[in-house]
Amino acid sequence: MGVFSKFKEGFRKSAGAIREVLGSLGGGRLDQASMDDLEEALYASDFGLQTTEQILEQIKEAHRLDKNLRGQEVASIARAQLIDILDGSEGLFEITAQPEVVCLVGVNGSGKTTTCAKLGHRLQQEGRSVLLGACDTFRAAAVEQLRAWSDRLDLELVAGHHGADAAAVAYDAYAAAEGRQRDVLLLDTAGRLHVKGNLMEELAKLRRVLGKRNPEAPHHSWLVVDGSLGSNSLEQARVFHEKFGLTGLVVTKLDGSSKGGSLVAIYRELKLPIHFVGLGEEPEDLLPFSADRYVRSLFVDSADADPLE
Ligand SMILES: Nc1nc2c(ncn2[C@@H]2O[C@H](COP(=O)(O)OP(=O)(O)OP(=O)(O)O)[C@@H](O)[C@H]2O)c(=O)[nH]1
Ligand SMILES: [Mg+2]
Repeated sequence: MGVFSKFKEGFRKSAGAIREVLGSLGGGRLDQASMDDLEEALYASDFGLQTTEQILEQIKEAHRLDKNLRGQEVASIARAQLIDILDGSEGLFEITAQPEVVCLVGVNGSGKTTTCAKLGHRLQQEGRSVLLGACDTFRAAAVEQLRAWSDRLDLELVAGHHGADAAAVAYDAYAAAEGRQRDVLLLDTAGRLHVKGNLMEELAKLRRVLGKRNPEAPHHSWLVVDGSLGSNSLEQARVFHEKFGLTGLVVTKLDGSSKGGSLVAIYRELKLPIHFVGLGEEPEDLLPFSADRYVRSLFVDSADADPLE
């Protein structure tokens, strides 16, 4: 499957309501009923209030000037607004240190461990040497979960025992990655509620301890956020950013959600680049974020045949 197809497939549900409204318009005109439906679909997609209003305002303005506005034109207006808002949102991942350290943080079940495995796999496929650090020593089965992925995908792993100090595991993993001259060190951490101060403090400690080996590490602190949670994910991002100083985002579970707009709300407010998106549970289901593909998947143009990729 081409990358664009994967996006479109992944967003089938997100885009469903919007597409239904625009699709039912077909070559017909935008009337008040379809406008109401579109408004509802946009709100339900969790783009956030400002973005939804911005898109609607533009559509209304265009409709005022042209009473024959068609579904495709409406889609094109929405696309243009989103592309504008998402300007600068595509996160680049450059590897300049050895090892380049990426620390994945987030609330319980957001997809950190899976993302760690998928990303390791992706980088390894690109010819990079990768080491995984299993810093979730909190949950008994966490290390085993990452170990299972590392066996399956042939990724090197450094793990501590259950109950060990997460910062100490990060320190050891760094030492191993440095000693073995690995390109990238990916640190999986325990899920934590952003409202729990002591757990957030554990992350600060992890950073301090890593900093003893390399003051620049971790080079990247990415929030792994479940994109299907709507406005709650914005609140998580705010708090993690404030407490931990994020450098970017990975937005997961965009395949099964009808609320795939929350990444727009997060980017709009925090301006954190989105590095990757999760569109399924398999190793290949992690793709670099492309604003263009994202927007085109949501507001499909009939000219959007899957380009040969
Ligand atoms: N559909 C879908 N499922 C995903 C995606 N990413 C992760 N999952 C699933 O979400 C569930 C939780 O994923 P984990 O990677 O264990 O999440 P975590 O953040 O490590 O969880 P904790 O360590 O408990 O905090 C698993 O069943 C994953 O397969 C995604 O992009 N799409
Ligand atoms: Mg985990």
